Amino acid sequence: MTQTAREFNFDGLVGPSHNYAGLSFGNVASFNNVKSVSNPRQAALQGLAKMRALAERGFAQALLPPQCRPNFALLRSIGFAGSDADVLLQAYKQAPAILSCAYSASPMWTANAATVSPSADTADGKVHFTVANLNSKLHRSYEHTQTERALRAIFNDSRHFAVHAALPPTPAFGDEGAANHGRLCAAHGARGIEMFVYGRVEFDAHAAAPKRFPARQTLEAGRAVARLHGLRDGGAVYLQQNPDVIDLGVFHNDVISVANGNVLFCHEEAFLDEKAALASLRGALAAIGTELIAVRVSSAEVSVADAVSSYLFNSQLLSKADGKMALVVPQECQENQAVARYLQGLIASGGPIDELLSFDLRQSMRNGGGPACLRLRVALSAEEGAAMHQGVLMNEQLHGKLSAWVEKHYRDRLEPSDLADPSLAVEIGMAMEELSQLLQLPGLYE
Ligand code: SUG
Repeated sequence: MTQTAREFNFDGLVGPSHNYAGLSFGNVASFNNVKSVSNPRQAALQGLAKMRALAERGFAQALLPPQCRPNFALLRSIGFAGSDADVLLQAYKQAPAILSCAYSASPMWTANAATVSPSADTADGKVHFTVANLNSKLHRSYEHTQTERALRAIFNDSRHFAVHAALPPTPAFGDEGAANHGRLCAAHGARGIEMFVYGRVEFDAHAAAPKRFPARQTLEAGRAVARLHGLRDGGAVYLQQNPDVIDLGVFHNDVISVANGNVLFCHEEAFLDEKAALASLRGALAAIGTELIAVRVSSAEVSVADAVSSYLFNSQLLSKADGKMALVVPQECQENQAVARYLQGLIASGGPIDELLSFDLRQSMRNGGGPACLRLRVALSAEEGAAMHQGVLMNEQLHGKLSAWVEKHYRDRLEPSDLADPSLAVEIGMAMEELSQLLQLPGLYE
């Protein structure tokens, strides 16, 4: 890959069944907003507004489509039978939480769709994707089938792309995709160091682990992905997340750190052993001729609790043409005094980050999904960018078509009892059929 590669952000288009079901134990926002009324239309439009604004600014922006819901196969596999309407009603009466799982719009958080290694890092010079198995939560554990189909359809050129199926769906290989993965490099097209962050180790009974909330990502999963992608010796660094912050609601590493270029923006409590973590990143980067810039935030400046409630680190760090970086934050950061004060200082510091872009993503945020959760980063050379499916590239025209599609098909109110309404499932099916035509991806939902 050449130095001129660009980073494409593939945002998840929020699906029409977006709702608050409290399905993610360990994710504080999801738990706190259980059973509140959601607004799928607003959620999708908020996401589209972010995509449009970043595309307008000249950042390479694309999208991953939502998945079809509800998952009738899941409901039938656990004993609900009869017509679709019968299945929904029985599930609502007997197992409402499982019905919510079958209806979840969680694929919107595409940072969890896959782990991606750009061609500059891989032995065969292809861009590699490993679909995440997401096996720690029922509602996310079946996303991988449709995710794999969508990635194969979009990156459908074996000269440039290799898409790997999800790792075996067992706790030893708990894999949450790019949310626990970062890449440090001199430029998107240059060889980089890939950082695999894990919360626990399956085959080491003595390894540290959280006590209150689950650790979703294992070391074994990170190593498997690095092998599948053919990362070069020294090209991967494995770091353990601090179990204490997992217990405070940092269910993915992207809630406490974000990397871009040679910059790591992180909280001082992010890693189990911060000093050793930074030293290993520094060493690995030095070996490829690059210097690490760590922008560390101390607990005195921003507590972990404030980082979790504001999602300061669930920000997108984007390289600008002038060599500086913009930080894309949720508006909750401006509403938290300590965080807003910290950000003011950061922008004025003369460091690598000199601009803030703030977005209203409240609908997603209430389920624990900030700007960084909503996007999957894929660095592509010009040739690779031209080889991928072009129908998912965000521009003014696609934004207009998708907004009209959302206005036509999405409800502005969903509450738990609506999931029993058979007409919701029919509406979603029709919307998805139209979407696959709009994105020129026939067969996406077969
Ligand atoms: O997996 N929330 C998601 C949020 C994912 C955020 N992603 C990243 N940090 N990259 C999760 O916990 C909540 C669904 C509900 O409760 O209805 C949910 O799945």
